[in-house]
Amino acid sequence: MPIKQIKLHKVKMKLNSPFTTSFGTMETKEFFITEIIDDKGNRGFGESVAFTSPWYSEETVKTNEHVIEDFLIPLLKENTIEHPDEVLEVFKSIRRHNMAKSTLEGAIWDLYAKRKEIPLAEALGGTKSEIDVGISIGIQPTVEDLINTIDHYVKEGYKRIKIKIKPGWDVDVLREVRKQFPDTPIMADANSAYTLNDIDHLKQLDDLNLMMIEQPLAHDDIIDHATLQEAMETPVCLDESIHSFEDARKAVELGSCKIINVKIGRVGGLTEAKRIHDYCKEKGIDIWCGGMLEAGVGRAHNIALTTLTQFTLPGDTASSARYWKQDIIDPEVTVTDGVIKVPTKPGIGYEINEEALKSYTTEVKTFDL
Ligand code: OSB
Ligand code: MG
Repeated sequence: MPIKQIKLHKVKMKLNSPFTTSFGTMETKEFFITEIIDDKGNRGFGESVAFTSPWYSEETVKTNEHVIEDFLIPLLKENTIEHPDEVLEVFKSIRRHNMAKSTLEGAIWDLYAKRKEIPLAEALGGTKSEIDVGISIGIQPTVEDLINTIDHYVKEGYKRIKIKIKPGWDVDVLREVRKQFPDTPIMADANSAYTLNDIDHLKQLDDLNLMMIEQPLAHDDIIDHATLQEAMETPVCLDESIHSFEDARKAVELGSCKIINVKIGRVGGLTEAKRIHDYCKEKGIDIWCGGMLEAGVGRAHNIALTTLTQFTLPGDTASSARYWKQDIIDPEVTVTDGVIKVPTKPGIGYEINEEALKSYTTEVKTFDL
């Protein structure tokens, strides 16, 4: 693919409502939209997912910028790429920095699909024409607020509700939620807020018929999670712990989880996400596509990935309107009865809303290849 130019749009958007996890509250999202342009003027788009502070992973907006500019773009200058599956190999000399890599790799996948004039979903081998989605609800000021918020999204049709938990906002809260919503598919996400000392406490969740508990223990652990899964009925799902196909394989072999949350940025791009998908399909491990409060471009990539068959559980890619007053894509992502219709146009299948993107952009850097 003859890549001629790369543009890094630095963007800042305000969330409709603050999002609170066991680590703190986010009110805005800063990220990059990468635009990769070929010799014919085709444009592929990617979105970075790292946050401004390294609470979820070690990467940040600033480390993404540094690594993309100083290491990854130079590697794209030195190498030619025929197929997006080669990008990870080209980036191999750079350890980790998966979210930085994924930002460029995603744009190259979009460009590839546009050049072939096929939807990104098809380019990835996906077959679904619609995908089921759930919603992730941050920690609320009161249980009543939480119940009202859940009620709102259940009425909107979301297929499952994910509730953020932390010590002091967990078993009692979920028990109350289960009482109010006896039949709703519910899961909990701890973002690494517990240790094995909490094992008896966490085991109380087994009475609540949860779909899963996501990342209860340390962000870098797969050993203690195996101990917990052994002791607990509720399926353990890993998020933060899985950075690669190898991590997924080892976690599954150890019995550290029964489910995996696949985030494209966390695993270094769509090619690695596909490898994890294929492995989990072979092993019969259910997976779903996680979210990083993405704007439209990242959301479109998540939707395309979710069309692969082993994404058997609803993901976190909710509607644009759940996050943003005005998204940067046209049309925006909409959810009807808990379902997103997969776009059929080439590439990510949504147009960039240039005016909206511009209104959120604080800086644009251009690199000629
Ligand atoms: O742990 O999945 C997570 C949001 C930010 C950082 C981490 C997580 C989340 C979510 C929400 O749960 C995902 C989304 O709605 O995009
Ligand atoms: Mg999570």
